[in-house]
Amino acid sequence: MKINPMIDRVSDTASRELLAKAGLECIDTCFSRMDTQQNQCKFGKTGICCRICHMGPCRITKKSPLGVCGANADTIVARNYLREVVGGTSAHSDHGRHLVLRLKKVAQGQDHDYQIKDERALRKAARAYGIEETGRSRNDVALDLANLFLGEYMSQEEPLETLKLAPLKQQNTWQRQSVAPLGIDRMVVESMHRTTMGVDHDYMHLIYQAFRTALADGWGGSRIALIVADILFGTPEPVRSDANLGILREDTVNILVHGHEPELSEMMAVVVQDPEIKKAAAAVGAAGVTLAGICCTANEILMRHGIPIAGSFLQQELAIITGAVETMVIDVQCCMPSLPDVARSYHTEIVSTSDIAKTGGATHMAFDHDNAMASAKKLVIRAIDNFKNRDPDKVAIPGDKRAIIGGFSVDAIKYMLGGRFRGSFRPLNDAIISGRIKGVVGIVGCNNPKTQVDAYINQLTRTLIQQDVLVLKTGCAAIASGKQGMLLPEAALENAGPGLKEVCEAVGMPPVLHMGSCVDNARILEAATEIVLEGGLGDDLSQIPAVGVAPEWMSEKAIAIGTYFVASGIDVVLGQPFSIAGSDNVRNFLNHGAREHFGASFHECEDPEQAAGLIMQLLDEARKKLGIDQKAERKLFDMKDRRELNV
Ligand code: NFS
Ligand code: SF4
Repeated sequence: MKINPMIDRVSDTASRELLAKAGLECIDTCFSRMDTQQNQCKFGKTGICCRICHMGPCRITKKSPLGVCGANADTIVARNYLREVVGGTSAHSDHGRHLVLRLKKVAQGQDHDYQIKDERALRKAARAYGIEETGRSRNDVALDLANLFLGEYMSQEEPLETLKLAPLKQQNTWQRQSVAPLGIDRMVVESMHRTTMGVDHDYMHLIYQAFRTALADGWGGSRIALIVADILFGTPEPVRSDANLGILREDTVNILVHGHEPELSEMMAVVVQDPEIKKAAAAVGAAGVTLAGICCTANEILMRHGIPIAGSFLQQELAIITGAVETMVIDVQCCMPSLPDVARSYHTEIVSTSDIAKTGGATHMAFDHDNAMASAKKLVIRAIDNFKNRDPDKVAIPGDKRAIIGGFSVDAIKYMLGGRFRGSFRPLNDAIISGRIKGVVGIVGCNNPKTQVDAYINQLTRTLIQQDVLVLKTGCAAIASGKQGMLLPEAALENAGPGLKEVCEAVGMPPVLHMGSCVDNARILEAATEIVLEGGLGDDLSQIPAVGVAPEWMSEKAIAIGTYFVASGIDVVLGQPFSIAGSDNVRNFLNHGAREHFGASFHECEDPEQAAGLIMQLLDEARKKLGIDQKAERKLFDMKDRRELNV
């Protein structure tokens, strides 16, 4: 679908205003570059371009069905798919690794700026992994846990310990299908080896390796990342804040933290509270410092500190175009290389901070993790110094911002459901069994300038809650809901169907739950596991009425996430297909065949209403198999018909 004019590519008013400003000021954005990239390569799009060796690049056509080496479309498509899964798995897992190494330093007493903030989370994790914790100091327990997690990266012969957090039957499925991953690093290296020229050519064998590698993400790197983040920075609890670019202020120094790893942003959140910083801001005539996030860093610090969300992935350039940002601090993942170019027209400084990520035109100030506080302070002071360079004539901060509530970790959900007496998923399971809630759907992932930003995500969210589906959100899809006001319980409840509304009102839970960043998709698996363990809805993840959706995805990370969902038995609907259409065999397996072996498959659906229909069908099928489809009708009779009988 082609969209025009330019501002219709975005849906919220803040983005529309800034895209118009970009036009007036002749600033290039991803939206205009999308146009100059017209007619994107159909070989790439369908996965049949191979540049794995230099006899190529080879492209598959009817006339030339084999590459120089003899590889056919199935091999090439499956190889490319596996490499994308590797990219996504690596991103989440390397992020997790950095956190584990930090936990280790903290446990060894070598770190004075970070602490174990959530001892309860530490001890709970230790017990889950069979580490003795009673009567032991928290540093000893943390050291054992950190070493165990490092083992998850290094293990050469043993499957991941983290797999044991899944329901038993699920673990058996992975064993039976030979997709239980060994160490994360080994999976990544092995996958790269297998996809190099002249190694693994059997497309099914490659797809299975993609599933196995993706499981090393969802039940490895990502899960570990969130467990350690909770231990170091605190397990999220419901917290109020605001979302969209209207959170920037004309009278304050504005700092945006953008990227993914929470270590630096956590410290920034602490530092901006420092009275010394407040004084420094006052000295340059500012009313203070506004700190806000972009992309998943935004989600991380929202979840734990209630720091406002400035915007999602496709608002990173627009944020600079407000002319009101002193510094944008970037680390890793989803930070566009265009940022310094956009910033050149304003006073904004782009500061890259990660040792592994530099961007041409950005100022590089490596974040010193061992002196985190001082390092974060330096960044903030630098931003304050830049305040004087702001050109008031170029400033236009949109008025649009919405109140939101985020912070729904699985523990927080449990607490809400179980009330003060006993945290438990029982009320949710009962609501699903009785049919008041039809099922649980995770709407996750990115935005993509190929389609109108947020449109699919928001329409689907509304339609699903109307039909009594509880919606779980992460990543930029969560930010989309925030910007639309749907992360506010009152607003969302107005749109919710009667059953969902009744349950949400009874337990005080919003119908759309913001569960965090993209690594927090592993929280959705954790929630699904809780549902299984609570009982009454089957004994593995494939049986519960649950679906994942990536409506506007763009990143390799989304491919890894989608794949570990399907490999975990949860159906996934994609707003645009993976680059696999060049192989009927690969596509058939992913969209159909996988169901037989894993209890779930992918579904491609470019229209949100159709997707909603499909999702309801999938939920109904699951309900039928569980034998709980009848109960829903009885319940409806109870509610309405009884009243009529009394007349
Ligand atoms: Ni997820 Fe988060 Fe957003 Fe997509 Fe990028 S920020 S890790 S990849 S674009 S949801
Ligand atoms: Fe071509 Fe085969 Fe080399 Fe790929 S591996 S570029 S298909 S010759």
